[in-house]
Amino acid sequence: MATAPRDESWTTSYARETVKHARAVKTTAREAGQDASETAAVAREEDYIQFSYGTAGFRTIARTLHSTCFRSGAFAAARAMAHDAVTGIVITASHNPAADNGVKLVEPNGTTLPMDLERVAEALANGSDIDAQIEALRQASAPVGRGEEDADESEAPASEHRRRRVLVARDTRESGEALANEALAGIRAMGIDAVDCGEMTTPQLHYLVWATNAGEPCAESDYFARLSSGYAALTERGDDGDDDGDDTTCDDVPLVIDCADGVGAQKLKILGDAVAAYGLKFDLRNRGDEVTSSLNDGVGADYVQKARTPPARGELSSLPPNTRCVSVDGDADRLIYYETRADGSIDLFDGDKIATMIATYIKSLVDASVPFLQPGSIRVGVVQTAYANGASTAYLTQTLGEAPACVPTGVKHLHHAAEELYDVGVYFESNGHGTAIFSPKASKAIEEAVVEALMRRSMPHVEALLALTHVQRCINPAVGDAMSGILLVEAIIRRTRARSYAHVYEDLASKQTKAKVPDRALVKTTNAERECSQPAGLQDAINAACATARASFNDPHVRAFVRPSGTEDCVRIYVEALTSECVDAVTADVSRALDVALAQS
Ligand code: 16G
Ligand code: MG
Repeated sequence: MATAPRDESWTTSYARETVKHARAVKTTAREAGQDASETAAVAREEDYIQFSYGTAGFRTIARTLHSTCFRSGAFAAARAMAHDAVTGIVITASHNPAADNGVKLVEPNGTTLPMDLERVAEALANGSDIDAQIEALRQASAPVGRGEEDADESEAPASEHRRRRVLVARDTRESGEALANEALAGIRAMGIDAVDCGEMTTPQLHYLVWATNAGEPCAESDYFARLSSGYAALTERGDDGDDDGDDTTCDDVPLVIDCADGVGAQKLKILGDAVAAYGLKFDLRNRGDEVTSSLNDGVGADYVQKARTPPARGELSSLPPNTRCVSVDGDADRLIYYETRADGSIDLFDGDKIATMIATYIKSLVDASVPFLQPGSIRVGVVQTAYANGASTAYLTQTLGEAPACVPTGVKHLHHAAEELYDVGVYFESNGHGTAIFSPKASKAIEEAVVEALMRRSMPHVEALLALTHVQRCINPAVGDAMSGILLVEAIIRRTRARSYAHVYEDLASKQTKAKVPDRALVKTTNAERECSQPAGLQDAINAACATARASFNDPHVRAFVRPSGTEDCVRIYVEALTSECVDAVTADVSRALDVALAQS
């Protein structure tokens, strides 16, 4: 039977609106006092830049992103058409400087763009003529998971909550509003409804897209209600603050949160108000409302994790010893915990340790639920990257009975592996990006086991199974989320009565350095970035440097790798060992070996 041709009326509309939009950009720039040559210079700059959909989206200097945001809007609209559902865009450059900005695209299930579409998004962003752009949009809008006949636009529309539209959010960057407007215009150019969600964290927007398509309550307040009620249930609190135990380790001592002067501040205020009734208080620092505020600059998760010092602002260095603190990044999709020490230093509780805590806690609940959960029926596993501290890998291998999986850097790789490999997949990068994902099969088994255990009145099992249910509610089901991560860590600390998790194992000394090289594309990696396949000879030289250090420092733990950055023009060198002297020596050797190998290639 012949199928109806796809309705491509959007092509005319996109072409027309693109021209209008370019004109409007010039007018706005003129009105803003930019002279014509300046506008033309930026336009030329945009033409000249090759935009690449890096590890987590487009990102560069904000002033060059106007056409990319417009086109990304069109791209998200095309994805909404492909799925006949709701998609999203976040305008953010995450932990990067305030002058940068970027685009993260969100698929209908709340996850990131499938990797095979990244090249299509790039073709659109870089397409020099309208035909090339339309071709990319045509590919992005190809119907997904529906029969050919469904491509007929006259078909009855999807149910109301899935009605095609694109949600747009942005972080607090000055350039955000104008760039979000570009994205909104790009969406409308495709004839698709655009919803301006204003300032939000990246994970919130992912959540709203997921919830809308899933037919779940999908106002911003529903996000806060879900997470805070999950926390309340997990800590067994009524909203009068009563609990079932005598734990006084946490209450009354507010959790100090460094908000990186970013969008997390306003959202953590709302979350803090919601959980205060359950005995969890936040003390928010670096909220972005001071004259000295400066997004991600000496503050936030990235700074703290790399510098291993308290944030430079917000008076965190003068806190009493043993104060538990957490830093989030500029779009609040990652978190790093730490405890203050008397000498002003900090004990980091990074993504590796957070993963360890969450995975061992969930595993203990699963084990405590046997026989209502069949032994071995829910496999709890961890996914890490090459950056995971070797001590965490060894600890997890021992406690979970199997080695964590290792994948290339970037949430998309970790998320995918966690879904593929485990029933409950916990993934975290050392830098604090991560979450736990429950497979539908695991959720269903837990739900059924609760009923069974209740019928048998087996209360210890009921308790463990209910905790597994509540953990899921505490977690943003779409992506890793600093806000939900904080609630989960705090709830686990309260439930396990733990005073400190910072020392479940001692980290090996490690260092990450950046090497400026003429062309980072010459460095290619394999084995989840743990080995270099190019340039020739480099891996042998790294092996030799590690072998020498193992012998001379009598240290079997020495490990090193290099990888090209996916977000910056540099190659990253990572080294770990028992002592920092050894780390420094190996870093110097590897850095020299990199220069030599690149010079010869
Ligand atoms: C992006 C990634 C982050 C990764 C980092 C690596 C997401 C949401 N973000 O920020 O996970 O650690 O890139 O950067 O995936 P690099 O390639 O420059 O080292
Ligand atoms: Mg981020």
